[in-house]
Amino acid sequence: PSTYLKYGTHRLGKRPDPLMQRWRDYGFGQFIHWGAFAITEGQWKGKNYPGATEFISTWNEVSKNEYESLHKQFDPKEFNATAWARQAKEMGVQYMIFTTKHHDGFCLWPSKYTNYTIANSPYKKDIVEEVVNAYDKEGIDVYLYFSIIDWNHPGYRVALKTDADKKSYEQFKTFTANQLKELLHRYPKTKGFWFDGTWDQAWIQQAGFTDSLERELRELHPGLIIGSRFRADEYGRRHFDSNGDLMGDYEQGWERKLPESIEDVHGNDWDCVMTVPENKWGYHSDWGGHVKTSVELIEMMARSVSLDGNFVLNFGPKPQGNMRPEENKLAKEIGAWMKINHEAIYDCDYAGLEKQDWGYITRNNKTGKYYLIIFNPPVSGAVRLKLLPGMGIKKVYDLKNLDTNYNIEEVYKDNKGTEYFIHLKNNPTEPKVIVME
Ligand code: H79
Repeated sequence: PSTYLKYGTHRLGKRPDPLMQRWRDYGFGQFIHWGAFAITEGQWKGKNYPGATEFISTWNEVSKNEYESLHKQFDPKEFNATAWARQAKEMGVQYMIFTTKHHDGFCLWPSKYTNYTIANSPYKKDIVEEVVNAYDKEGIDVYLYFSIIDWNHPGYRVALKTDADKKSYEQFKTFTANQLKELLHRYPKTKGFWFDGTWDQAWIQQAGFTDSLERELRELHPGLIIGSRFRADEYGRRHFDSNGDLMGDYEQGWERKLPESIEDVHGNDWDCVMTVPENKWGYHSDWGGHVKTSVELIEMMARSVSLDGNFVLNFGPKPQGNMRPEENKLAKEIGAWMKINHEAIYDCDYAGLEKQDWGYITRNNKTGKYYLIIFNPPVSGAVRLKLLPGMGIKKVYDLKNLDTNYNIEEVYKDNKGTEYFIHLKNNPTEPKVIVME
């Protein structure tokens, strides 16, 4: 039984319009974290900050004044938005999310509502505009990352303990609303916002304000796509309202983690945003810990798509604006795989079939073809495939080598379906895709 909520979800079920269908079909996206934090490279006065670079200003070694002067050195000589966009295209992404403002409050566009912006750096030019235009030119949709947390704004609060806090926070709310409207006005090509830093008590308590702000943003920019992180309902529930219904157009809860099975996503759209190292988004000269390989990342992408989600891989450009060598290498490797296998990712969804240990199954929602993406080839060489009653196999072939003729063996049949073995000829040494019609 559902209760009446004044500020609950605005819609039940998946958004059916073409813009949202386009989002659903991306499969693979790029995140870019750039800002004043990158200038530090994760180091402060010769000391290594072991955390995520974009949090370095919270380190007790770092003074607020010194941090908030860093942008006066921001003059990225190697920055070339066209080069980023071309690399992203080669890697095979269909959308990208760019940090317009992270928690530190530094704006990469010349916002008229604060002085803490790129306009007051030696670089001066509007970085958001350059990025939006360059990616748009490559046919890659752009989304704007925006942090509600803003450590620079005098009215920002984590919690509202006093009347003075409440008064200051009113100014912060107006400022935030102004900036969001400013972004939509300046970058009409953008397809949506990716909100972050919305977990403070102060923000959670603004259910009425955030509800009407969301409506206003959607009116200003028809088709705007917003995830589940933007606002809470009147009981402080985030992502899912007090009736358990998703708030926003897709679930934005999978940060550096992935669902295990289709049950975990409750029939909703979702994205997973992922770092290359363990947990560092902005450029850090010392990644430390485990650094993911292209095969691991391709596997995460395949898993995401097979469970109805989009996979978004983060890049953290260096202070001068170039990507680090590790990211260039990953972009090349993933791009080489995508060039051959993108058909198994774009326009693909959960296939409705049983999960198998050898990998993931996706299905193209336009052609109906199935893709078996193999990461763990069975020692027996027999890829098990269980089809539902009424399904049959017309054709099975290798995506890389269209004339492959696999030996298909029917193994078992009952009223729940038919089990087949597809016999591999050679054990693959890279993630391999078999197409099934
Ligand atoms: O921009 C990147 C990170 O800098 C940013 N999000 C990604 C995309 C980020 N900010 N904070 N965090 C990540 C970690 C925050 C974790 C917590 Fe919480 C916030 C722990 C408690 C409050 C949200 C609410 C997650 C768990 C509960």
